[in-house]
Amino acid sequence: MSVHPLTTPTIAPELVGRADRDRHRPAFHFVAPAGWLNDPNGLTQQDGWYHLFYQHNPHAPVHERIHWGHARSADLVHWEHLPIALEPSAGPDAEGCWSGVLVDDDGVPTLVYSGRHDGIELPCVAIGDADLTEWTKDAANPVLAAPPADLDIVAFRDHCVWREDGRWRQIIGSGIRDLGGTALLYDSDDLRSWRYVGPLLVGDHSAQDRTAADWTGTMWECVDLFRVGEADALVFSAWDEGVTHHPLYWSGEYRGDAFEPRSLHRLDLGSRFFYAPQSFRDEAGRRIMFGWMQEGRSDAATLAAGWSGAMSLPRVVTAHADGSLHQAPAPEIDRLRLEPQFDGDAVLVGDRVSGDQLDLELEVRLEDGGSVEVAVLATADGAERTVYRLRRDGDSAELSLDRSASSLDASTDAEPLGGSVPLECGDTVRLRILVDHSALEAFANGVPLAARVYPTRVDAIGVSVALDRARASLRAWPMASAR
Ligand code: DQQ
Repeated sequence: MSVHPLTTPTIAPELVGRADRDRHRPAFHFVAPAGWLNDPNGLTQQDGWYHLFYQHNPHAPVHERIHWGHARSADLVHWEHLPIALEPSAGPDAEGCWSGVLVDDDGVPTLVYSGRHDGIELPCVAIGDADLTEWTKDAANPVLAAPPADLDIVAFRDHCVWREDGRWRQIIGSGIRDLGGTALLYDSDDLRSWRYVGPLLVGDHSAQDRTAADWTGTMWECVDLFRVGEADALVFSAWDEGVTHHPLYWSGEYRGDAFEPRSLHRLDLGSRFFYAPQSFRDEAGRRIMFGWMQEGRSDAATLAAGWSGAMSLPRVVTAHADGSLHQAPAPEIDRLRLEPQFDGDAVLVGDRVSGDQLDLELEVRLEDGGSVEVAVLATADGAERTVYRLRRDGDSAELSLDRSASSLDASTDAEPLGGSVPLECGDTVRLRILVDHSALEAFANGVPLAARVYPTRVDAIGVSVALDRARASLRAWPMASAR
């Protein structure tokens, strides 16, 4: 082992000040002190403390020379920033410490991550001290010298590592040229010497139109395999030639050396606004997932703001009997609710609810063809407004997010987002909308939709509800800040 002392780069106070002054900065979603944030990494709970590592550039809000940022929390809501955990150093991660996981190697906290060097990524290992703050990179990095020689692959990175039958197993995200994305399976006795088993599952990038919301891409980033209830899920983020498309999952059955897929699902109707998720089992046995909420404003606006990227709220993931996943914000988030602004029939809401930190809970009953519209971050004259629409069509409903008037700034992303959600009891949708400045997350009967919006007017804080052949109750709370 060689020790690379990790100096903690101090984030320039000017950058932190700029980030803190930005009105679009979320107040109860996790954000880096300043600079760049992308994927959640190394998620774990140890001795009660939740640890969140993340892809981070402390020097600027751009994806360059990626470090691992680190924070911990006792309640999944309030986070304490800790020193940078990993930073690039001469050798196999000189160009970046890309995504990975933390495992407990018989009492030794161990990171398995992708080191980037000469434009390619290879698996690396680092071991940590008891409080997970000091990390020592393995002198033998990279622990795999190359991807499997018999495959023509497009990329090879990101790790999901678990213990099974007395040995370690991992899948690495990849893509087979002219075929599709894949998760390559390996096993090992010591996390350093890995034997290639084969592809766990291979996608077919020609099976759907490239513009389809469930196109599986040419490469799978951030593969994550887990069992929840009686179901297995293989989560991945569909990628193609540098473009981050969307997170998807296969429900099915993990059978040792292969994954038998049952059906393909969208993980979040907000597509790239919940990207590269990672999950872990907490000490209470819950499956908790975080994802990266990318920016939807111009590079110039992001540079001026001094920060980029928010972490989603922690989500508790459970499974329905058919293997499809149900997601909900961790109940700990409810502790941020202040005195309710409204609790009653949604048609009576008038102008009693407003704010840019809100939690709205609706229970909507829809006749066939009926719909509900919920506008948030709206000015009184309607010049800026972000509109959720829920419309029943027979046995299911469509949730959409209209961002066409979210911002008077024409350079912000205004693509429509949405997709299908199931009905409860034939006609009911429980819709929860969390508004946190530019970070929005909605959950409709367990199906999430994450998005980013950037209103320009300070009076863009209104909420309104319109119903057509529908009834709805509404509860609304302002949310406290967690930073
Ligand atoms: N981000 C990381 C990669 C991963 C991608 C680099 C997904 O390891 O494939 O920051 O956002």
